[in-house]
Amino acid sequence: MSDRTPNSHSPVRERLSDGRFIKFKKGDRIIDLLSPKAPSCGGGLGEAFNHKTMTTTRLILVGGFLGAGKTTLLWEAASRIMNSGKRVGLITNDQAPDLVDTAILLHNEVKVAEVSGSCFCCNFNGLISAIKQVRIEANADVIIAEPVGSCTDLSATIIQPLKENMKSELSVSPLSVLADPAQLTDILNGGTGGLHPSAAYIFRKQLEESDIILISKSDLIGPNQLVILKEKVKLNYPEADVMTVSAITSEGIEEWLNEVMNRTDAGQRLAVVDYDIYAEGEAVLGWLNSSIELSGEPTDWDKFGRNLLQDLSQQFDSNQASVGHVKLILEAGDNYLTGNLTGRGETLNFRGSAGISKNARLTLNARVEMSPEVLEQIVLKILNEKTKENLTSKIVAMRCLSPGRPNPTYRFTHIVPAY
Ligand SMILES: Nc1nc2c(ncn2[C@@H]2O[C@H](COP(=O)(O)OP(=O)(O)O)[C@@H](O)[C@H]2O)c(=O)[nH]1
Ligand SMILES: [Mg+2]
Repeated sequence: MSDRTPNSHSPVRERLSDGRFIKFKKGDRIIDLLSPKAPSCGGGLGEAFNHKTMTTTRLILVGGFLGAGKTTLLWEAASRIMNSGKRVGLITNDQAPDLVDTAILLHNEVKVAEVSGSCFCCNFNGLISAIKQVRIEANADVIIAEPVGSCTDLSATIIQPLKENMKSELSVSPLSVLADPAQLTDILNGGTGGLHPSAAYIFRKQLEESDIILISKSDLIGPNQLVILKEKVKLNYPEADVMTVSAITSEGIEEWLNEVMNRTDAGQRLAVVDYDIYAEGEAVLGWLNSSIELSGEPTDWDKFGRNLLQDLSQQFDSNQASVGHVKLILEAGDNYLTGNLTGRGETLNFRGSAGISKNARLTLNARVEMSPEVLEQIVLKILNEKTKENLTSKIVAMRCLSPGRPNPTYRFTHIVPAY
């Protein structure tokens, strides 16, 4: 097999709010949040970078399954690096636009580019374009990028091509893969972490290809349990470094940053990935991204957001539908509430406050194991229940899809030496 398999771009179904289905090709779009005039990648890898006068930028990729804590860590890491006097840019990624992660990160003083419409590996040029923009416009010393949580084979499809082609522009850090401790424990015990078996396969492949396995949310388990879990991970993945972090207590963040800011041994192994199972693991998830304007009587948006996510959670639990991640941001002026659901009802989590006012903007993302059509019906039904008394809701965008078969732009079969 050739090292560089051309990408034939598999189509993705997308349902719009008017009920129409449209098809688009993976990699069709890059949402440019930095500048509408920024140059596109166009000319392929050779032309992707021609800014030889710039110094090398460090690129830190933070992978891991949906809900593992990637976006939270992105911001924690970015703020620490910025406090040390360096400039940081962030890159988010999703199968569709209107990403809650981007909206959350944009509330902070940091440049964010969003690659949407496809995962990084299937839209490698989109990733390069985003890197290029952040590098130029934020003059970034460090870029931290978060791939789609259901994505794997990143060592072969992203890290190796970057190492081969971007030597003079990028210092690529070891591939860090975050794992939620409860899910990780269950998967190491032979379970599926509450996921479809093919989605659990993706979770395992992410661990297998990582350079650093980063057990997240260490505040959620006791110190003894954490030691046992760490040992178990080391036994199962002896070649990876195993570290722990908590965004709540800050435990482990500096130690992890010390590794990724100084090492360049990125992508030290390739996982053998069965793309049929990988594709099924992604396709079982219904994907919904929506953006909705709400207006009416003065409303307590925190109460509204909590009730909305609680009702959605109850509905998913009663349908016995496994939740990858459901998250929302409710923005009213400068105030905002974020809500997250990463499994059953007990994982509900809210931060911030959107206060009381007449208008708010809701961005809602859901990745749930059900068809996109059913997911859309559930979201619209509950939204209607919550707004019918005294609010008007205007759906600005509502995209529902199930991800198409992953079809990477590049898929290397050898390890490119570290530089
Ligand atoms: N207890 C705890 N929760 C966390 C931590 N990091 C993230 N979370 C929560 O985990 C959920 C998913 O986080 P997010 O960063 O959006 O995950 P992503 O899908 O991997 O980007 C959110 O509810 C976060 O507040 C942590 O260190 N400790
Ligand atoms: Mg995220």
